[in-house]
Amino acid sequence: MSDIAQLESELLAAVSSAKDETALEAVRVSALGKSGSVSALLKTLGAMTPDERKAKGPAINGLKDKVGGAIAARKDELAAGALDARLASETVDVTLPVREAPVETGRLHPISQVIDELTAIFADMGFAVAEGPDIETDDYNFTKLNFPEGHPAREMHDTFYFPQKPDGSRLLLRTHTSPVQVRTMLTQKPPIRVIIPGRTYRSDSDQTHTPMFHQVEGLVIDKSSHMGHLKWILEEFCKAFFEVDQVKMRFRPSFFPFTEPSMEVDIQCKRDKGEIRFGEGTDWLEILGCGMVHPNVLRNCGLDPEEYQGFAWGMGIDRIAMLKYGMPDLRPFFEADVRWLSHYGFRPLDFPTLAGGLST
Ligand code: 2NL
Repeated sequence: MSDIAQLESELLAAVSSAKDETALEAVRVSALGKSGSVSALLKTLGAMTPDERKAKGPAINGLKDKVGGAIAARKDELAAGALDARLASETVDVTLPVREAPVETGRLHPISQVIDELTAIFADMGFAVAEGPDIETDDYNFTKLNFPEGHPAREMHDTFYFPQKPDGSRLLLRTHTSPVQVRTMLTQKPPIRVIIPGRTYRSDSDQTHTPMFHQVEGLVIDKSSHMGHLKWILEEFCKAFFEVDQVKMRFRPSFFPFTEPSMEVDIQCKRDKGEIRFGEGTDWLEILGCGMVHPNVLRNCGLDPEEYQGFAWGMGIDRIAMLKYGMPDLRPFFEADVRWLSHYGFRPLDFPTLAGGLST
């Protein structure tokens, strides 16, 4: 076999065994590139006599054409193969069901739901929602609320304090939402009707306490609001929130530094095999604390107690959420487990309204 025939069979074998376009390009460069084997043969033509060129020229040019043609054909073959593989791997099964939209699968946390429900109920009674910072001063969290310096009630709050500043003061995580009421009284002229839902913090952690929990407080200040109004508001709230036509309530004397008189409120319920129902039965369950705003608090917040009076109340949101929706354990509230959330959570577009229903 001649050298040319030998080179041709080698190159054609290399072309047909090239597994991808990169390998094929390497073969092309080795044959037809600047210093390729076929290019080297082509260069020899220039140094030949016309007779020699006549004899060898057609064979060498034929080799170049044959190898070039084989490379082009192999290139088409590889491209078609690559396309087939891609089409096979990227198949879309158009018969599969479409994935549900986030608005169908996402869920609102029960606390968000209960805050929306509370807001709808109190907004209907003319209350606005007020908000304030989680980080507070000792003055707004305690002093203005008539907790005397060194009073045991301060210790009872298990406060999270920030490091002391050079001037001796220290910030804290609010232990109740009351500082927002202080801010409201300091900046707004009565009549005041606000509710404050929000996060609160106490250094306390066991089966029924978490270091962060949620509270809603309410405040009414004007010239003539009294305990009769307070009782009516709380009764209307309980009926609307627990979605019952009537509910008995029991007001027991209590103590808070910021109210005088102070009361704790129980609502009628029926405990049955671990279940709890409201508006019936002979059992009682404590749900909130309330009272007439203490004259010292009014004075501390720039209001003359000879001119203004009012009432306030506070309750735990986590607790009333557990009661209403039959959730036995507080801890999963703060574990961000999507399985719990998909069971106890609420559909985001079912926004609670008094007309359309709070929870259905
Ligand atoms: C409870 C009791 C209560 C208040 C909160 C309040 C706020 C101001 C003035 C007077 Cl600025 N009172 N808030 C009043 C009575 C009770 O909460 O047991 N909460 C879970």
